[in-house]
Amino acid sequence: MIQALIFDVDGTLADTERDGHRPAFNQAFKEAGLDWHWDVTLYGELLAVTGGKERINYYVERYHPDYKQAESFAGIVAKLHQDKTRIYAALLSTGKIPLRTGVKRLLLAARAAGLRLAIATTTTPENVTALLKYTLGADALGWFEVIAAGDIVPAKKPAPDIYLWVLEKLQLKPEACLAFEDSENGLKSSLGAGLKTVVTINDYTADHHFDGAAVVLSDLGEPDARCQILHGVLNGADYVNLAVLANL
Ligand code: XBP
Ligand code: MG
Repeated sequence: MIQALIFDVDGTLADTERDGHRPAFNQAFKEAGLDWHWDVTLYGELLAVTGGKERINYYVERYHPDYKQAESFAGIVAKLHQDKTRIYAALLSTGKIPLRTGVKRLLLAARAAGLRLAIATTTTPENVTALLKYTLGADALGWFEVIAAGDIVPAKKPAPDIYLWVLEKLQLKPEACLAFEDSENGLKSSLGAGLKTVVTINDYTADHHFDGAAVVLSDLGEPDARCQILHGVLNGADYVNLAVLANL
């Protein structure tokens, strides 16, 4: 019996990376007077590094190594990331980034059925708050019993720590839960915590390796918009519903 659903955020609840986080990083660089620019392709490469601060660090190491010598480098990264977080929340408030297909439907169905909900993400807590607020309304924050985000655990995905933290808070064994992910790093993390995982791919993750996933889909689908099954079976269903999840 499944008792809880645990969701990743970026790429899973919404396609936030290309038109959300990426332009927010770029705007923060611009405001700081830096001529750094992450185009769509470069950002795809940088996404291999989870965590915004870690991503900036990696970028500087790789593309502007001299910059790392600056005495206050850690402070510079922290400030850039704070600015990026503010810009990103403002961008979400415009309503420009919707939830992915089927996400709202599945969340509502899970709530109606009394399933417990949780979030396990690498992103900064403020980003989760803003996304839920501007897509589902402020009440939606209360839908999730546990919201585990950002630096709450020192080792980010692909380490399993964030999912283990959620399981501990829920006081549930992994067999009683299902995880939802969109990326290879995310899947490694959920599988590492022993969780059966549903993967919905996106443009940045379509070529990732998803060995071990229970099912790999284009999206969760809707009754009138069937999802594509890339790996696994949905028991004849055209979209992900609670009956499908119970049979995975
Ligand atoms: C995705 C991430 C995050 C975001 C940016 O997390 O790796 O770093 O790209 O957010 P997930 P921050 O898929 O686990 O939700 O800048 O706040 O890190
Ligand atoms: Mg993700």
